[in-house]
Amino acid sequence: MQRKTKIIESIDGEIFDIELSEDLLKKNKEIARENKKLLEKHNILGIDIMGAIGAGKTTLITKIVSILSKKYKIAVLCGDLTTTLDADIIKSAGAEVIQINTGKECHLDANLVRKALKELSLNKIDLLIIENVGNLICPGEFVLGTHKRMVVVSVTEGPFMVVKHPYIFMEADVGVINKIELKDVMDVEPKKLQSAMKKIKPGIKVFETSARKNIGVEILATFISKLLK
Ligand SMILES: Nc1nc2c(ncn2[C@@H]2O[C@H](COP(=O)(O)OP(=O)(O)OP(=O)(O)O)[C@@H](O)[C@H]2O)c(=O)[nH]1
Ligand SMILES: [Mg+2]
Repeated sequence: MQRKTKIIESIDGEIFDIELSEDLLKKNKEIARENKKLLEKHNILGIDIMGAIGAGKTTLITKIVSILSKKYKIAVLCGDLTTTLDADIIKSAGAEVIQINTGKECHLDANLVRKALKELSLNKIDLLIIENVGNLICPGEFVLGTHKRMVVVSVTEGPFMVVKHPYIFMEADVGVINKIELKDVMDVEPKKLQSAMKKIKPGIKVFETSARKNIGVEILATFISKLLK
């Protein structure tokens, strides 16, 4: 019989992480509220797209921009540590893109978004998509002032990435399971990932996509376009 795994748990305040300071999160929430007001003043829908490294956020955003830019004016803020690689790809699909380089930070925050919003002609935009820095931990805590928060994962991250990262799904309105064409090779069942998301966040809307094979992308884009009406 396998012996039970010993678990060491941290108690509040025991992990030294300046990012988790309550003051900082409170200030971030205040700025996020201002960002949301600003977006609403200009009738802009904001979506924060979070998700694991390499899950397909940029590829999905590029496809969504290609579909929706026929009808709507779209701006994208692209969070990345140091490069403009993702921004350059998304720009080619027809959106105005601003890169936010976070340096060593593993997430965007409301202040960085506020700075980026100053660079946009807000009265010319219908939809603001924000690609957050790729990871399933820090971005969840830092609201940006968007109306919806989406988490993208892919089957290549294995069967347990959802249950192992519950907090980010608690913050999400929408979940996307990408790279589904690889489900058999990966031996990962997307329906099980869906159930895990719904157990963590009842009411979450979940989509299965393959951004590469163009499966489910149109459905996701239609869902977003309905939010714009
Ligand atoms: N097989 C397959 N590959 C995909 C799919 N979607 C994206 N990819 C590939 O996965 C890799 C990472 O995709 P990105 O869109 O850059 O992922 P990301 O989440 O933006 O990555 P980071 O910004 O680095 O966190 C690229 O090589 C994509 O071509 C998919 O549906 N199927
Ligand atoms: Mg990316």
